[in-house]
Amino acid sequence: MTTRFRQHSSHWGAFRARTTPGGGLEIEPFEGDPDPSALLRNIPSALSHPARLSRPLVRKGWLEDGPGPDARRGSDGYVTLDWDTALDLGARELQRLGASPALPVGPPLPGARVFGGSYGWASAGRFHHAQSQLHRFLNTAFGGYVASVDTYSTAAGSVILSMVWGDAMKLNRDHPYLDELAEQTELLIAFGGLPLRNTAVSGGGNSQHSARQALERAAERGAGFVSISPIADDMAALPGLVHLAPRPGTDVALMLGMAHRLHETGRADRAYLDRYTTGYDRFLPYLTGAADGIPKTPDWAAGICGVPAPDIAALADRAAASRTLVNVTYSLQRAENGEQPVWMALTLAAMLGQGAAPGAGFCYGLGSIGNVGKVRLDVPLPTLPQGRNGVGDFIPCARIAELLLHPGKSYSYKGERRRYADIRLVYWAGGNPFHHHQDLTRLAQAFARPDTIIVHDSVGTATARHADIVFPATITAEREDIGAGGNDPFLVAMEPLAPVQGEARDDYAIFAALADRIGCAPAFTEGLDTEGWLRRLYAPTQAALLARGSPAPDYDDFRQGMILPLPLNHADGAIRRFHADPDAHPLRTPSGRIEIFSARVAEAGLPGHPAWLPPAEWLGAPLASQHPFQLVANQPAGRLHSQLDFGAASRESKNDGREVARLNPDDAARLGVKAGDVIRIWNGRGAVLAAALPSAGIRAGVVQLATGAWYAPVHLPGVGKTCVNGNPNAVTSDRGASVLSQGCAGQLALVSVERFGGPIPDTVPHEEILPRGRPENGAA
Ligand code: PGD
Repeated sequence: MTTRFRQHSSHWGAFRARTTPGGGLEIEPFEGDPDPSALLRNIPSALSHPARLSRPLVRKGWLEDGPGPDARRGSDGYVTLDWDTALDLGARELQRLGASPALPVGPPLPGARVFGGSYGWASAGRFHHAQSQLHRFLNTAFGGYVASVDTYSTAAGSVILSMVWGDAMKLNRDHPYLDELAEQTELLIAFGGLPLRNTAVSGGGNSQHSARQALERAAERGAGFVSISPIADDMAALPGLVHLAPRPGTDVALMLGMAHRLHETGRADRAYLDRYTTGYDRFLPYLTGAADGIPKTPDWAAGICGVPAPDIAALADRAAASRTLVNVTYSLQRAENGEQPVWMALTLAAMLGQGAAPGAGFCYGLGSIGNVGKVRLDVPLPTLPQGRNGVGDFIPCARIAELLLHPGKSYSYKGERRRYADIRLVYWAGGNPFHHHQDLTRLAQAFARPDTIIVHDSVGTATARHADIVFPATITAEREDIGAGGNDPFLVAMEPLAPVQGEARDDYAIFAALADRIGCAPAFTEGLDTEGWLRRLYAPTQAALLARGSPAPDYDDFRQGMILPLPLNHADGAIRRFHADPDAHPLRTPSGRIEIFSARVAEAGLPGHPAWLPPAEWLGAPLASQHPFQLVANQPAGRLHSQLDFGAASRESKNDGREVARLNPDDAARLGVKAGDVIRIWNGRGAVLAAALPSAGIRAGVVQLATGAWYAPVHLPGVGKTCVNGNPNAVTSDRGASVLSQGCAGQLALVSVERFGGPIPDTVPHEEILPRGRPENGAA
């Protein structure tokens, strides 16, 4: 292929690239990006890594014995088939399960037995977005599918905020927090810190990494920062930074201690609370202890969170005396009772009474994802129409194991009683549940239940290893697309950078071929090829640009490598309008105000106001006497989730291919562990090996192991099943955050830690996670 530089994009930044004579890829970040991400270095490895899949694979047991529940998934062998044979097999199975050319009229729709939630980040690009393609296909072939709602990133937080604040994602999208932080904030209280590693990525694209600059501009102005996290480097080392390290999962107690101090010293802003909130008077008896005999004083809080009471009181005093922004990251809510820290942070900010002032008030998710807090766009982005899902059934996304294990079981979500469907087909494209879900031993049991599991991926992940049919997908570098993400100010032409490896096909081509065999191709493709779709998707954005008088090139010009600036909408967003006139611009909550007491939350089975609800797995729990370490399974710095785990930046973050776990030097000394030793992290759910790194920035009693190492369970003599590569979800719990949100609670778990005594097992290379079979049907 050509050696000229071509434009492209990823979730972690826009870039241009050219092939090198050796078949590699030379990458240059987009010159307009003020702080390009090091994750760009992972991309070249994607082209020809041996973990890439090039031909369809079918599981032997499924091929020989036919569809049905099968505990061999995860350990069975695979046969390589040619495309036609594999597509014929796939289409026949889809037809057996009810796929048809003509949509059935009325229930029961065959799609009610198909799980197509297919959670996952997939890759940037508006047309080749794997999940959207899958949804469109299932809507066409099955009349719909059982979907999933919310995200692993934020479910507890989004659900509670949707009831007491409004649509958090929308509110965050239309408020310029980053500019305000840079220019106006005097004190940032960052619960969960503000980890720049997370701001490197944003779904769809992140061509402007601006969080670091915003923090530095604030620091230059003399702003103060308080990072509250058990991990010191969750915030950049800015001048004036104060770090408080609570026990993991106890931030609510710390916030309550601050709230008590504000109340006791008469600095809870009654005027703000009266005008903008409801229910403070029902929260107050809990805060003062009038309701339960326990005043939530700084002393009380210190006993739980481990931060000294004077520090808690001083922080409340400082917050009341400054223009203070209270930010809470998604990490705090990815935990049992994860609704509470988010709701309590909102309540604390309301008591400070500064929500109307730019640079002050409450923010959710700065430091969790790159595009939170940027100015919103003023034109629609290209979007693939997914059709209509006639099934209408869904699960909260982190209930996948429950769904498959317990058809018919009832559960609650947002106060509603629901039942799990009886799923016969699981179809996954663009996600890796054997990376992202918790308690992976249990997930493997769940994946034994359906008749058939089909997976598209470009690489042989642990999820593909649990599938019956694996269709190899192309990577973005091999296809043309349009890159764009919410709040990202550029539309990026994604030019193909390299020829397709092996026989991989675009997800669209795979679905089109299946649709053709089923007889629903006209409805699925609408007679368009990829280029036809790209032109169609581009047209509404171009029309909107034209209507505003902005540059609006034709698609033929755009696709030649343009990075097109998109107009921004600087008009007041919902938070500003609400503060200007709460009667004219109410929040989307039952009262139209910030709800410090919520009848709907109380009806759903939780306290009606924010409260300290001790989780089953925290350092003060009875279980801690058995498993005395708190595992923090957070986001990795060297990759996005499990993507390109074999890339250069990801590899450098490991030790001999094994993920690194950090722990406090005193704990390490007590355990006889030194840097580079292999440690075993385990509990009643499973075990994982990691390379130890003693680090003074980790609170005592905490072990930090990032997510994303490819799951590689191996039976070790005398120890049992252990992930030798370092995936923390071997030991996390998949209980829901609460009966309200049923969200992912995978960030925290109680574990034991010990130096691994036996012979050190090798890690499993990425290309061996999914064993490839020998070609059949004479296909070479
Ligand atoms: P990814 O690694 O991004 O993880 O979970 P998610 O499943 O999103 O998986 C994307 C997959 O899609 C990869 O296997 C990639 O190869 C594939 N893919 C990429 N592009 C394409 C394409 O074009 N076509 C096809 N067919 N496939 C493609 C992420 C999830 O993990 C998230 S969002 C969060 S925030 C959670 N975080 C935690 C956590 O904090 N702690 C724990 N313990 N667990 C977590 N899991 C969650």
